[in-house]
Amino acid sequence: MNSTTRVAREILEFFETGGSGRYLILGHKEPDGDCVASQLALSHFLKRLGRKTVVLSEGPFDRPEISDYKNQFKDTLDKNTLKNGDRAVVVDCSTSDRIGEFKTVTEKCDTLVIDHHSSGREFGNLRYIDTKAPSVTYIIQLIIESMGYKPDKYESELLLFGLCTDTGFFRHVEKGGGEIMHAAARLAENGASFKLAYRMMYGNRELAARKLLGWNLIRTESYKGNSILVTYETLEDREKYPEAGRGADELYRLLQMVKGVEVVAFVREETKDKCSVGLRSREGIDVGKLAAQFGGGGHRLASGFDMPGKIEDVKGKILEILVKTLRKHSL
Ligand SMILES: [Mn+2]
Repeated sequence: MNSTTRVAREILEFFETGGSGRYLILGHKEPDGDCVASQLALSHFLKRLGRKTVVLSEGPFDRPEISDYKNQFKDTLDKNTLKNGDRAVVVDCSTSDRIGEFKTVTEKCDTLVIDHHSSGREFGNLRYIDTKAPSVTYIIQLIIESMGYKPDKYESELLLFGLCTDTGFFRHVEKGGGEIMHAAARLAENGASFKLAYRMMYGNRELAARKLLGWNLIRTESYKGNSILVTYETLEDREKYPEAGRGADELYRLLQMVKGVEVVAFVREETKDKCSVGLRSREGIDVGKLAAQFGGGGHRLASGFDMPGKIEDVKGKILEILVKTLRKHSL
């Protein structure tokens, strides 16, 4: 089937029937490349069609690869200014809580949710959820193409950036990912550059981030013959390397290539009595499900959640959970 013919009619109508209202385009707090690119590309496309759009995000834009986009987002919206005919589009959010303070917008407008997460709680009155989609930008591209348009150069650059972000520059594309590569090729034909996308994703890094990465690697603890790798970062580390930012993608990338690894856990001390936990799975273990049990979210192979407790205790608990999950899995 041609990828440009499979977007549901009602989704296309949501964008085709313009009306007088605005499209309020929302994503998740602590946005990533996929979220930012989806919001901006969709907004740019709708503006080309003559629609009014507002792109909203409460931030923070901490990740180095998206910091340059910060000023293209509004971080306030007077609730009283919501007009008749305004509608909301929410991208890359598996629950409405992920939106943060702008969640209230979705309670007052017609809301379309576009997402690719495997776990979550339904919201919005129109939903386009494709858990097989590699990124939300991929879905946005299909919508634009299904409406009979080509993403322009600016939109293509954004869409490629989002696709690269969520696929780890294509290294997570599974067998049978031909359609994904075709979609990327179309973006390249529209003027996007793989070289630029790579630099946007991995360039512009602080030396401090490299040094901190060194510590993260040295501290990695190995269990069950490397099948579980656990590492951590403390508040003190971030005081020592304040410019390091929060990108852990490279840490995961390096640890996920260790011989025998099944799952990687990265525990971060957020406050003296709360940690965040990031999980990456090679294949077998569904860490999205695991995270959901703790009120977090994510995908089958990548997820995260918060856990109260001191870092030593959280590390111990996580290890216990992973050992148990791994045992169940190998039975
Ligand atoms: Mn995404």
